[in-house]
Amino acid sequence: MQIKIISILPELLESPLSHSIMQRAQDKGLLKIEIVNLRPYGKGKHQQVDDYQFGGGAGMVMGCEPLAACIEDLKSETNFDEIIYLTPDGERYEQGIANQLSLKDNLLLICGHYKGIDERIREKYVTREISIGDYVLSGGELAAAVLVDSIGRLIPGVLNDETSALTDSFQDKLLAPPVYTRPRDWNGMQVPDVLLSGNDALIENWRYEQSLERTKKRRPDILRDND
Ligand code: 6GU
Repeated sequence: MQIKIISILPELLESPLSHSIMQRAQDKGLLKIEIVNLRPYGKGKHQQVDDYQFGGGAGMVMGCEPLAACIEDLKSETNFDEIIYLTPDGERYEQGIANQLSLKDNLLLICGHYKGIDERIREKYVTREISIGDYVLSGGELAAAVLVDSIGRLIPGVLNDETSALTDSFQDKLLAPPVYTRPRDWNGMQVPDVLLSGNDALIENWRYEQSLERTKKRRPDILRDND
C-alpha cells in the first residue's frame, strides 16, 4: 500500500510514522509513506498557502490554488482509491473504517490547518472526510498519523502472531481482556489462576467473559452496535 500525505508541517508526521511497527512495515516494503510538503506550491515570496475568509470572521482558510496544484501533481503519478480530508466535521473514525481502508492500494491524505480548506477543494477532489473524534486538533497531521498507524498495522504481513490484530480491542466489537506477565505474585497481587491452568479452552472462555464484562461496564454503546 502507498499512502501520500499533503501537509504544511511535514516534521509533525515524520517521527510518529518512522518507529516500531510503522517502520517495520516500510522496511518490509509493505507500506510506502510519502509526506508531501504543500509549502512549495504556495504563492509569492512567502509561499503563502492561506488567505482571509470571504464574509469575514477570524481565521485563515487554506486556498484552492496551492492545494489543487499539489493534488494534480500527485494525481498525475498515482491513481488514488480515496482522497481523504482530515477534518473535525468529517465522519467519525472507527475500526471498521480502518479495516476498509487497509484493503486499498493508494490513499491520499490532506491535512488542513487554520479554519480548514476552501470548500471547493472538498467538492472537486475529496472522496472521504474523516474526524478522529469529537475534539479539535490544531491541524490534521496528528489525525493523519492515527489513520496511517491504524491502517498500516492491518496490512497482511505487517504484524506477526505475537502482535496479531485479531485479538485487538474493537476488532470483534469487544474490548480486549486484561493481560498479565511475570511475576505471578507481585507484592501480593496474584495473576488469575485460570491463566496458569494450561487449559486453552478454559482460558479462551475466561478471556471472552472478561471482554464481555469490560465492554458492558465501560462501553455499552459498542455492545448495542453488535445487535
Ligand atoms: Cl481529522 N482534524 C482536526 N483538526 N481536528 C480533529 C480531527 C481532525 N479529528 C478530530 N479533531
